[in-house]
Amino acid sequence: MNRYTVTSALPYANGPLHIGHIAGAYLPADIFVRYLRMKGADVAYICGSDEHGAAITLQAKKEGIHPKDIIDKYHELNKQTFQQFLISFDIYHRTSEAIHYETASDYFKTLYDKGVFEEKTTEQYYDEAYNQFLADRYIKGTCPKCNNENAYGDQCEKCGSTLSPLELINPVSTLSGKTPVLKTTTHWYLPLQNDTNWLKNYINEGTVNGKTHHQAKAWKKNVLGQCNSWLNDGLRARAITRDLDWGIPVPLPEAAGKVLYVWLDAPIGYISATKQWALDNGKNWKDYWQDENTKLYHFIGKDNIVFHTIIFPALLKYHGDYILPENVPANEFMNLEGDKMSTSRQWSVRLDEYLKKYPNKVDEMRYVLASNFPETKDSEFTWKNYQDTINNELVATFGNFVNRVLVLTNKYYDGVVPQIDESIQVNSGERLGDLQNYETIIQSISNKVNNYGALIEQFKFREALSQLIDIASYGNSFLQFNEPWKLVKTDAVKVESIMNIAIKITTVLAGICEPYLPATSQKMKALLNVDNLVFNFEDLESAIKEVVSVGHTINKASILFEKIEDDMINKELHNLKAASNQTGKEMITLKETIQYDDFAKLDFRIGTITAAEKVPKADKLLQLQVDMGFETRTIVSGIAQHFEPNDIIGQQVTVVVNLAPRKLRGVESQGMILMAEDENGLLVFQAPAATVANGSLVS
Ligand code: B3M
Ligand code: ZN
Repeated sequence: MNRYTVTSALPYANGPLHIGHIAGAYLPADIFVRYLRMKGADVAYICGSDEHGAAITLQAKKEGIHPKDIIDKYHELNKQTFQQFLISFDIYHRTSEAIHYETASDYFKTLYDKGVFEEKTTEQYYDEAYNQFLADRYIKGTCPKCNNENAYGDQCEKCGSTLSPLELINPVSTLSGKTPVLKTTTHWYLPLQNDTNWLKNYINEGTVNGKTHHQAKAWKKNVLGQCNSWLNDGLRARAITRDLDWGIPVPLPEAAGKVLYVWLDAPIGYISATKQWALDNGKNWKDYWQDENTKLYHFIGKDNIVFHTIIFPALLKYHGDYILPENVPANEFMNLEGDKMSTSRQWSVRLDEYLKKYPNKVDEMRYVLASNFPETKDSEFTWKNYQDTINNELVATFGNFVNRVLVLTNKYYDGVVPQIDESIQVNSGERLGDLQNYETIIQSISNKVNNYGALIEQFKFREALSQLIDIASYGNSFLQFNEPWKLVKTDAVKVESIMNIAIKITTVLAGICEPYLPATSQKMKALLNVDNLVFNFEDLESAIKEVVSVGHTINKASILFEKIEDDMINKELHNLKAASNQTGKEMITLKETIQYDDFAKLDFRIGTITAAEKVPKADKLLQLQVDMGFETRTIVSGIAQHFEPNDIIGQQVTVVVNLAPRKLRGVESQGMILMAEDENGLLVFQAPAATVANGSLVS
């Protein structure tokens, strides 16, 4: 059996996930993994929280809390979000676990004992106010390559160059904002300068020690481009320890106060997570990391390329017992409505918030993201495109086809799969008048399915998705061209064969859509009454024949996807803009848009409170008498905790006078008064700015 270890980048547990993260490193991997499992492969799909690094310590410092408060919160949130989005990790581990500390320390120790590292004492920037050395994000300055004034000590986000703090022009500490001083410190370095040659062969030719490791040029162009720009620049020794108090202690007696560099510990996190998973599931972790027949894949975003294609492979090779990545299919970035996605600027679609609002639209979002994966270049998410893609492809094509098949089968045959005459000629789904028999039709579906699988194996997820929707579209045309609803009156026997084929195409879809649309696949299997369908890619025909044999009964139709209305996307666009304009304020969700006619139904009038008393045994309610001019109304209002009855006599109020009466604690309330409430719970009467006659209309 083929064995695979597949990883998705371990997200820093310092913030929520947005759809850009998902489109980069998670959904593509999940599609790949689900596809592999469907082919019967033995897969370990590994992920977890990255809990170290300056991103986390700096944020904790800014918020005046401990890193632990941040990582515990976001570890749980992100784990749950992934689960709800049906990302099918075999384990979602964390780098704060003891097994990880042990694995990472041992790894360092093994390489240290082999004499791999260079130990160097050098001058480094130091913040005297904070008594701390400044590496990575602790130091900022002007990029020597592009003059960006906000480059970090490890990287310039503008031009993408990797930097060291000493290269920065006008360096300042991000802790104190002061200019740092130079001070000596000792660190351990990975001597990457010695690795350029073998890495060039490994990455470009796919050979290691003269033997083929993977197919030459199999890696994606965007990945090879970055790797080669690194390799051609010439690699330099890289420090893999830091002077910090947050991280895994360097396991050497002389290294007190030093920790492993986060980019040493995090990828080893893949290994420790696999160990934990193996322990929990009676597996041997070494099969997944040290057996040459196992294929290792890292799914990441483009900002993590160098760490997974150069630094981690070097660490694996220096150790000696490990396999090297077969491929690192990194994606570029996904933008949002014409701008870069960013959680801090609140220009993003947070996945946890999306799932809270639309718990039943998981597959819809998976579909839209997959159809826009930034596979070769940056891509863009817009809500309009979300709506159009779902309405045109999932609702009008996929859902429509499946629904028609289920409805017609129930209508004509009470849900029982009808006979097929394999020699009968019917219109194919390709063209009207293109007559084919059963075998030819199934052959062309089978070709499409094979093509779909091949595209997934090449990480061409967007194209594979088009191939999937093309099969649904074939099904739709197949029905359209053969018009069983007309033919049923003149040639009922032929219609049986047509519907039999249509049911088979539906079954194929139910099986193969699973990597992209797992919830839909499950729902379709239930509708087809084949819940246990295990789809076999290699033998399509026997798979579908077996599960939808003649005489098998399917269930009643039910809609797979609902149309996305303008309302939803307008609301999302409004929220996005509101949130990004007032960063720091809570996102508000407006109520659904109404038409003028809805509004015109409401009758608002001004009245004056003439009497008020507490409703017995109800601590929140006041019973009011309100003079409406034309009559006096009794109104029960939930304001008792905010106002003394005597204080509000004489207060003018706006009343909804045509609200159906309602009994509250035995008292009939004949209307509702309008109040404004702010976020602190302060209640204010909505009264006219100047006194007007009771009974005046508000509109
Ligand atoms: N936590 C960086 C990131 O989230 C880092 C990935 C680690 S993968 C081993 O972009
Ligand atoms: Zn730069």
